[in-house]
Amino acid sequence: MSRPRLYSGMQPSADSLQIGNYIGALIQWRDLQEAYEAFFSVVDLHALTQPNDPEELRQQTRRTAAQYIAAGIEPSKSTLYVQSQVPAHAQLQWVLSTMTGFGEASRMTQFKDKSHRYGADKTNVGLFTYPILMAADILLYQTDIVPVGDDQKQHVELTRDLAERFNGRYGETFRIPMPVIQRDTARIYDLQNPLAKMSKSAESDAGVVWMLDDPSVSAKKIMRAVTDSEGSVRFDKENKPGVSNLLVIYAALTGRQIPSIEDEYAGRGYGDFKKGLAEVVVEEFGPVRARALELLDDPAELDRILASNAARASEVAEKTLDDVYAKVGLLR
Ligand code: ATP
Ligand code: LTN
Repeated sequence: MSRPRLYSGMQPSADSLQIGNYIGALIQWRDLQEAYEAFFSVVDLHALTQPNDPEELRQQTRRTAAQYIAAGIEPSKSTLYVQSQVPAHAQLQWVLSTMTGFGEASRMTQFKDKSHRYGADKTNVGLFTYPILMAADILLYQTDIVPVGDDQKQHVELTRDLAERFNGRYGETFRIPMPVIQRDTARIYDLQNPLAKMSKSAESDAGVVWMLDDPSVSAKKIMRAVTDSEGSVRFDKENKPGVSNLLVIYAALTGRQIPSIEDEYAGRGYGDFKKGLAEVVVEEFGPVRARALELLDDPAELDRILASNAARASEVAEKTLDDVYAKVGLLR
C-alpha cells in the first residue's frame, strides 16, 4: 500500500540553520519520513525574494541541504531536492496565480509584515506571489500533510483554497493538503529577547544558536541567555519567558518532560541549569555539525545526490503539471 505524502521546505536564507529550525521542523521531518512518502525541498526560488549574492546563495543552498541530511533526513528514503531544479514549480505557480484574487493575496500576513518592514521601494512582486509558489510546491506532489510552523498556516490555507477552486472548475486534480503544526515546540525564542522568535535573519545573532556553530560558541550563548531575578528553574511562560524557553529547548532535545527537568534543578541556580543545557546542546549538535561539514567537504557528491533526488521529484511533479496544462486548455 502506498504511504500518504508529506511535503515541507525551508529557504536557504543563511549559512547555517538555527536550533529553532531543528526543534520546530527538522526533528518532526525526520520522524515522519518513515510513515510518509516525504518530499523536502530547499526553496531557493523563494529565497530570491530577498537580496542575495549569487555565489552565497549557491553555498547556502548546499549548506541547507547538508544540514537536512545531517539532521537525519535520508536522501535514499525521502526525496530531498532543490526547488529550482524542478521546473514544474515555477510553471504551476503561473497557472495558480491566474486563479488567485488580488485581494486574497493581499491578506497574507507574512507579506503585510515583510513589505511593511522593507518599505515600498524594497518590496518586490515575488514577495507578493511567494505564497502562490508555495502552493505550487505542495500541490504538485499530491500532498496529504504539510508540517510547518504556525507562521505558515495561512499559506497552507490559501493552498487548500486554490486546490478546491481548481478542482471545482476543472474536475478532481489536486489532493487537498492539511497543515500539521507541532504545538509545544512551535516556537523557540531568541535567547537575548525571549519575546521574539529565534530566526535565521534576526538583526543580532547574540541570541541565535546556529546548528553549525562551534560548540564552544553555542555553549557561551546559552550561558549568557536572558533569564530573570527569581532564581528558580520553573516553567512560567508569562512571567519567566527566558527560563521557560530554555526548558522547552532542554525538553525537546532530550525527549524529557519539563517537570522532570524542573525537579532535577530544584534548589540549584540558573548557572547549573544553563551548564546542563549547554552540555545537552553540544552533545546533540556536535555530531550533526560534523556530518554536515563532512558532506560540504565533497560538494560534487552532494550535488549528485541532489540531482538524482530532483529527477525523482520531477517525475511526480510533471504528471500533475501535465494534467493541469491539459485541463486549463494549453495545447499539449
Ligand atoms: P527567516 O528568518 O529566513 O524567515 P526562519 O529561521 O524564521 O528564517 P524559516 O525558513 O522561515 O525560518 O522556517 C523554516 C522552518 O523552521 C519552518 O517550518 C518554521 O516554522 C521553523 N522555525 C523557524 N524558526 C523557528 C522557531 N524559532 N521555533 C520553531 N520553529 C521554527
Ligand atoms: N514558506 C516556507 C517555506 C516553504 C514551504 C513550502 C514550507 C516554501 N514552500 C512548501 C512547506 C511547504 C517558510 O518560509 N518556512
